Amino acid sequence: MRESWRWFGPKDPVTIDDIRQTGATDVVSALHSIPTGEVWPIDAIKEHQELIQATEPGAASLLWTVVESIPVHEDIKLGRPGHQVYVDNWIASMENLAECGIKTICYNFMPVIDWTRTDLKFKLPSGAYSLRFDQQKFAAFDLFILQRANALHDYSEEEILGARQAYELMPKTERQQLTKNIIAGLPGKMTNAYTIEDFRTMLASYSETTAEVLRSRLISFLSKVLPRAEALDSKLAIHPDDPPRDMLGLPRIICTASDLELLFKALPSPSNGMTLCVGTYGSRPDNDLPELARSFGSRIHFSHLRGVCLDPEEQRSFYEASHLDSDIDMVEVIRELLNEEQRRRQSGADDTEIFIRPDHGHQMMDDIDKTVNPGYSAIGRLKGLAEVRGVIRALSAQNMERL
Ligand code: DNO
Repeated sequence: MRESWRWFGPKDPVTIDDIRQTGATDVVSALHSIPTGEVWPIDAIKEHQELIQATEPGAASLLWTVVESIPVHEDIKLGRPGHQVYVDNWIASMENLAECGIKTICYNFMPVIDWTRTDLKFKLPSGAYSLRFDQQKFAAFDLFILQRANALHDYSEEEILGARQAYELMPKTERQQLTKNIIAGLPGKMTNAYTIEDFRTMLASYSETTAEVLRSRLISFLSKVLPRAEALDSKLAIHPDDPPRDMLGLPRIICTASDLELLFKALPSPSNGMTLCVGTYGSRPDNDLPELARSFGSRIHFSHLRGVCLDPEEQRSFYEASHLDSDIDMVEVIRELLNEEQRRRQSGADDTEIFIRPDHGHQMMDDIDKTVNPGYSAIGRLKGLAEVRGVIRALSAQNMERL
């Protein structure tokens, strides 16, 4: 396994030298300043690569190996006339990255909103803070802040009542923060930041887009990208929709094993792969994570390791738990990923290692009073990485004994 760490660029409070101290060998990054839809020029890629890879003599080196993400322009997801230019530009960015030796590309196909949480400072019994998604608060936003057209049809009477109560109990600052989390997005998001009016307009532009239509657009996009990816030996790794279900009337199409089956059946290219985001898939009770890792093993080019605990009363609500202490059996997931690497070695494949990164971490200790990118503070992720590294080492040692 290749241990990687996400870096948001020179403004990230966690520096490249900090990352070096974690023991990770690889960096996951993107050119966040380039507007969605534009080509990432080779010079800009090289400049970013230099920031990551320049190493003082005697210091451990780091490699920029994974891109998270090249954003997919909304016009592609909407199938708007003229969207071909954005597909061509996406391909050109992939080609330029390959030219610089960067060949694993995470991306997503979520319309309008990327990953979404309602609480960014949910206090845990330990005193550390975690990210949380609260279905009732989300419904309160949808129904009473956004006042989305037709939203009432998406909720039962009981849910509307609960959402109203949640809305009424929310102080103004919390309503503002909730709105910001959803319409401006969270760090690393690959969608635009909107005003509330633009957000409503954008949602309305998807009113005719069913899941089938959106899926056909994803397939059409990939059928243009994949032949080129194969020729370059680049690997695409689609990130699931987080949380993995339809939201705000928008279809979401990468949520379950059957979504993945449809995708890989339609386009069996070996470059058509996935990011096994354990926390995202694990945010619905019908996804069995070790089973997903087993059945889609050969498609997994990248994995985000993180766990969630679902609310027993309302399974659409969850908080991000410690990496090894969540509802998900992380040890079994890692065992499956190691088994997949073993299969790749036995088949004589060139790329046998899967890139993993500690996905999110609790805001804890010195980080509590710092300005951090929510989910991406240093100490919590370092704890997560250390825990999963321990599991990887222990399972790998057991495997060696068996051989
Ligand atoms: C959040 C991340 C997402 C992810 C994109 C992938 O922490 O998992 O921002 O990077 O959705 O395209």
